[in-house]
Amino acid sequence: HLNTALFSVIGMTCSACAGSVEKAIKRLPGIENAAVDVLNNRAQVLFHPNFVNEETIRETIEDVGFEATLIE
Ligand code: 9UX
Repeated sequence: HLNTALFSVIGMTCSACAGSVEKAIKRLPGIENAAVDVLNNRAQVLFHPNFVNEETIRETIEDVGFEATLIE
């Protein structure tokens, strides 16, 4: 099955920032889709919970250089 996770992502200042976050998330196993919204500081992720979890996704966003918090 699929889960959704919504993150607050702080520090993105341009659309290339959002693109790099999106690419990094999509490189993880078990990611079905990732949509990063630079204007609203949000990342919406659709994932297979047997392969990846919210904390791994959150840490991946932080590794790119932004502050990520799970909202829901
Ligand atoms: Mo350009 Mo967005 O360095 O950080 S990708 S502002």
